[in-house]
Amino acid sequence: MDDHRVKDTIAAVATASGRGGVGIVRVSGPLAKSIAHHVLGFFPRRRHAHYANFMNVSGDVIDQGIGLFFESPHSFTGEDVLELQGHGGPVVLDQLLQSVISYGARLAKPGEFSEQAFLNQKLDLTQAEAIADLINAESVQAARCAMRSLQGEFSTQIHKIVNQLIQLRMYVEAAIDFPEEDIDFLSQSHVVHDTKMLLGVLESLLKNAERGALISEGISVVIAGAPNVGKSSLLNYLAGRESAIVTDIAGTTRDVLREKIILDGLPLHIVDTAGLRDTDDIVEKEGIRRAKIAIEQADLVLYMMDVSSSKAINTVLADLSRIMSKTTPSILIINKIDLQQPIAMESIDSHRCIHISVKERWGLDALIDNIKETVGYRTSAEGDFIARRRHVDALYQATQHVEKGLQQLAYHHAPELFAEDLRLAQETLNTITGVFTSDDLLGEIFSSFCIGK
Ligand SMILES: Nc1nc2c(ncn2[C@@H]2O[C@H](COP(=O)(O)OP(=O)(O)O)[C@@H](O)[C@H]2O)c(=O)[nH]1
Ligand SMILES: [Mg+2]
Repeated sequence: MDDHRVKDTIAAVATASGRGGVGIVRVSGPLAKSIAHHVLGFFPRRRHAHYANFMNVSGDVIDQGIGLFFESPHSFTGEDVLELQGHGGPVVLDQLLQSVISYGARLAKPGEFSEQAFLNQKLDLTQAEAIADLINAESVQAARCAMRSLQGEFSTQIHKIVNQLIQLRMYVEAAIDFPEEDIDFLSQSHVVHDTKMLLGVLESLLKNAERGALISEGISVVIAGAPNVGKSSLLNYLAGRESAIVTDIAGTTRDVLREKIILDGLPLHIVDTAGLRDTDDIVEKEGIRRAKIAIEQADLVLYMMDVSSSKAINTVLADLSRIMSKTTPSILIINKIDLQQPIAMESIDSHRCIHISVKERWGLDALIDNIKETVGYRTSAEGDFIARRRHVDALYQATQHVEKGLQQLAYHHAPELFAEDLRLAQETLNTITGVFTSDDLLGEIFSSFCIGK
């Protein structure tokens, strides 16, 4: 793919910085073998663990450990790879890295080993991304899902759909090339049926990818409402620590506070906000302005009120819809039910209203279940894989193309436009696995990796 470029030999410390039992310097590229010869003093056998001294340019022994050599193409990157497993101290590893560099390697950029593996078709793009997601996993669920993507579960499904698209396109293009056929030939054939089936598969894959993206990226949950209803108390409960100051003085929270928690594998970026009310206090005003911005950007709004509030529910709901985009899901939380019996509320959908007492810890499990349900999260099931926003976007666009194509065929009898929409769908899906991805996007993806990976 990249043959015209003279290949560099790249090197980095592959283990985390700090002290550890073992530290690894990884080298990949055409010079790996000669570097091995310089550092170890001999040419290592491929895939053989050599216990040896590691030397610098002056011939000093800087460490001792295991040298491993993987010959191209049978390595992670597909290039010649040398791994030097020494002791995990920052100074030792830095000396080893300097030694490797003095023999002609250069420092690897973040993600460059994985990028090389991708360019040599050792991995596709979703698999390369899954490596980063596995390393960054913050829950067992995320790690498990990342592993499934790494093993190719996601890519396999994309490939299947792309192959079906190719079949359909071949059929349609062939039909277009034989204009003596009846124009309705295509719309009456199995093509419409097959395309609808394909659309179904695509839509269910989109749902899975949305769940996968939830697991890797989580959602932003904003707690909003009037002052003193217990917003900060709820944040503290969810965070499991006294993150926000709680007092009975209205207007205590004047800033936007953020906490990240993992709820059964679902990362929640929880935002506590200043209570919404009219005020002349400049600081509080600014807090309210920021609260409103947070609400606009939220994936889910928890709108809290006090059970003893004199405000009618309808007024509260009207307030809520004024500050929130209509499509953002929300849950109305009525707090402090330890103080008085909650009022019956026929007017609101019971799924979206929940009664709690943060003080007495009542209703909080139900609230958590409600949050998971509202965002469509279920504890990772068999077959779930990790995904990212960009995968979800691409899958969504692909469904749009296929849908539009179907209409072109069924209603407008325009097989050429149908064929074009199928082509666009295929191209979009190819960006997911990296068959067809711009260099800019590749740079963006790999630069978010850690160094040495
Ligand atoms: N009785 C009762 N008091 C609560 C409950 N939750 C919070 N509070 C109290 O209500 C006051 C305001 O709480 P806070 O979390 O600061 O509310 P915020 O202004 O919405 O952030 C504090 O005195 C809390 O101790 C609850 O469930 N029951
Ligand atoms: Mg508060």
